[in-house]
Amino acid sequence: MKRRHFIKNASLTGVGLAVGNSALSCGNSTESKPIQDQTKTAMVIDKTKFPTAICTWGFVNANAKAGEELSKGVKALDAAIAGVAVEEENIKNTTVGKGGAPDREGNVTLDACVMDSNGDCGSVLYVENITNVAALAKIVMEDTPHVILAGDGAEEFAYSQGFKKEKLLTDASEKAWKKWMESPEYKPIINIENHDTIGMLCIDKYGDIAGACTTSGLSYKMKGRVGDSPIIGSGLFIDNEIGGAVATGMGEEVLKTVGSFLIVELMRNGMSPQQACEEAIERIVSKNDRYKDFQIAYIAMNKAGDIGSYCIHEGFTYMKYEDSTNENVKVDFYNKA
Ligand code: SD4
Repeated sequence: MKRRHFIKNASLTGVGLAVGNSALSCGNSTESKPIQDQTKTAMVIDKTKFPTAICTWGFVNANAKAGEELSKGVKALDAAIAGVAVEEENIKNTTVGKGGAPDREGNVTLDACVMDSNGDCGSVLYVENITNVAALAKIVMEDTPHVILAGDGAEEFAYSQGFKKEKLLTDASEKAWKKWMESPEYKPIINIENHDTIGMLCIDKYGDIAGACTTSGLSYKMKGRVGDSPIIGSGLFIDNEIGGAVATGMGEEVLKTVGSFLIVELMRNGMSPQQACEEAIERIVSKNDRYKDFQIAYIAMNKAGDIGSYCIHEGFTYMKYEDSTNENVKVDFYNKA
């Protein structure tokens, strides 16, 4: 197993504010050290880098929307929700929102969560007939005593909040599902390039981090199946003292390792976002002989605005909006065999 993250220095550049002892660098040692032995130093933050928005895959418009909102002074969570809404409403995206692929029975069911910089979070699972489920998750967070609403209850709550009922199964998704039904293969395996969940992390001009993650989940999943995307800690996690992470890909494997929480904790203990993403992927592949069959990718950002990303297979990219520039970044991957 590669242990590059233990020998690479965390490079924290810039000027400005030191944030307690909550974030760290690995120092100059070139020896492997257990995480708990690493010496903590303060993170240096250059606020002139902010705001920044990043999101999974090549969602140019969604990330631009979030970046533009942030540039206007909108706070991180609202910018992230506005950004991911672009994909929820994009009927060509068959893994998010309206136009998402259905389950095996032909029902489109959506999952989403949001997490704010104050540590609050909201989540909706298995929601039908509502397009903007990330916005719905925010209302669950703010206007109910709960964190998660599922199924009919989430849908009814959405109507009570003024969301409109929409048919999520488009003609194109229905046609593709019917074709799949001709010779259905009941394997919970994600085709390596067939997924486009959007997870987004924003750091606003105040230096606060928040995020959102929204999906229709695995295409042709079993009825009732829920993946990692709406599960706080798996599909998304934010700690405003440290940073945030989001996942895309085979949700079952992200859930087993609580991937996004793991990444944030690894950053808390001294890793850079890149090192933490690599470690989280390595935790999965080292325990799983089937990793060649599925893709998982993480993106992460720390409080200083440093970004990292890693995935199992070649092909994953993320979007980064900074200084009014929206760029698509190619990501390094584990499976070089
Ligand atoms: C899930 N993680 O439901 C999601 C799928 C995904 O791009 O990311 N698709 O398991």
